[in-house]
Amino acid sequence: MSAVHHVDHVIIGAGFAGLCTAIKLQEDGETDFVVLEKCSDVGGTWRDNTYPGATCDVPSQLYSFSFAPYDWSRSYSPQPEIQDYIRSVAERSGTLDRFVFDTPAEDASWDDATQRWTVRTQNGTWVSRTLVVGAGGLSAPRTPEIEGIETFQGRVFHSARWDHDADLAGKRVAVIGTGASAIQIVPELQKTLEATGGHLDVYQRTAPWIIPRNDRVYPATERAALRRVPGLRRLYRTGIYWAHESYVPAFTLAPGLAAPATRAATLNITRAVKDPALRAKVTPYFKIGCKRILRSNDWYPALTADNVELVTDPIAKVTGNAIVTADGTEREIDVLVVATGFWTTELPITEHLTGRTGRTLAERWRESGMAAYKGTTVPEFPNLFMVVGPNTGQGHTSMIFIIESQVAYIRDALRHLRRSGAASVEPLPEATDRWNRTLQQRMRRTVWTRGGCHSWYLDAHGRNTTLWPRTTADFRRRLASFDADAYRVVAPVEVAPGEVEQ
Ligand code: N01
Repeated sequence: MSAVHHVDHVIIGAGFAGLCTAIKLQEDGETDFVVLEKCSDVGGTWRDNTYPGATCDVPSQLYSFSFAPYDWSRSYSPQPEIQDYIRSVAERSGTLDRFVFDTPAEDASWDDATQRWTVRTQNGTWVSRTLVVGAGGLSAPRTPEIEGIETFQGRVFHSARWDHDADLAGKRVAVIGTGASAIQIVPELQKTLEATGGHLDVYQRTAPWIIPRNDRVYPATERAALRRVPGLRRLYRTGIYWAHESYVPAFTLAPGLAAPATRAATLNITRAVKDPALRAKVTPYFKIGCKRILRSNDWYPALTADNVELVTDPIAKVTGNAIVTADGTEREIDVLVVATGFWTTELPITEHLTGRTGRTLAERWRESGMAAYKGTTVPEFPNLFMVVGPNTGQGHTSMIFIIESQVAYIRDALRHLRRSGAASVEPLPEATDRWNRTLQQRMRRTVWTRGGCHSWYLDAHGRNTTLWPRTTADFRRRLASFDADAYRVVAPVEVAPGEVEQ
């Protein structure tokens, strides 16, 4: 029989969200916790996405915790540097001894009788007062449902699970997708294949809007100044933060404000693409901002290279060695890369979280749509806290600001539990409905719903359950303190000595 461990808090996931929670709980003296991580390292999505060209598309300065600044090498840092940053923060934090790696949480359920969560894994069971889920909103790769894809005989892999053993030299490679991942992968693949006589087909369903990326290496003098001049790094970061916040009205209030971005993106096309037929193919049909605005200087030049073909005819099927498009054309390939995104509105982990009524979170959300109170807590799920929960996502800035805001709210909830002697908190259905009604009303005016596109921001009913429709500063203000009056606060049950604690 596997061991049963009793702790105060279980945190699921060792990415930015789980790590931030662990560090901040420790700061509060809440040291009795465990972080369950399915893989063998910290980093979450930044550990998983190792595809060629993986780089942050939000400035590096915003890719660090406010409490752990970093000496970034350039304005948009590559994945290995971000992963090194996360690892270095984890090592310095003194929390790593409570991280349990290679231990996916298989299921977690709340027991009202004991007022505890029970989290089962193959390596043991953890029983805890609270459960913090930091499993990530972009962590479960979504593979396309294309006829015959399972019959393909060559290597096939998702962008977030890059197969570094695949030999690409001189090969015929296809990439399906033209989202944030693909636009970073394709220019790198194009160069590799060009150097080795290989060929690349890029399958585009929807052309994205892409603005130039003002990437630069920080000169040594600038890095030294950022390290040494008191307050300079903070000032720098604050400037970048507010510059990005200033984009929000163009998304949420008046899409007309995005005209300069549309001009920059259009110029990005006309400068690089001279062939009118290719220009027509890469020019988006929807309003800028409806899907994530991408940043690249080398996407369009890569598409114009001799060894690349941009295919816009819909894919009909995949055979053992080719992709066949609806017009009947068959293009033979050796390797297939699916850069087709993630499960975002139906999060797989919710199938494995069971609340006090016996329903899973997935069942609840299938009925009512993905919705939480303040993106963090859910009725029927006492002492469950989600980091990067529903409607907390960002298209314009770093998620780390949101993560820190949510963790501050969770800490305050735990303080409330300590001070009041209560055993559990769970948001009231009325407060949750009010929060989401207001949010969805606001959503109607946004470019995400009115911009004429279909994106991963929207669920099957066309509701945007992923993004926050205001500034991140506004989000932080709303989560600044735990609002117990919006919660069902439950006193401890009478338990015979030894029944819960061991
Ligand atoms: O995924 P996506 P992603 N047949 O969903 C296409 C973050 N990120 O991995 O647009 C053919 O954006 C799909 O087509 P369409 C960032 O938040 C951050 O690129 O739906 N095509 C689309 O082109 C980003 O938004 C960084 O018509 C199919 C593509 O696949 C999020 O991750 C870097 C298809 C999927 O694009 C996801 O980006 C990378 C099918 N059946 C990613 N199914 C940073 O730098 C899907 N597509 C921080």
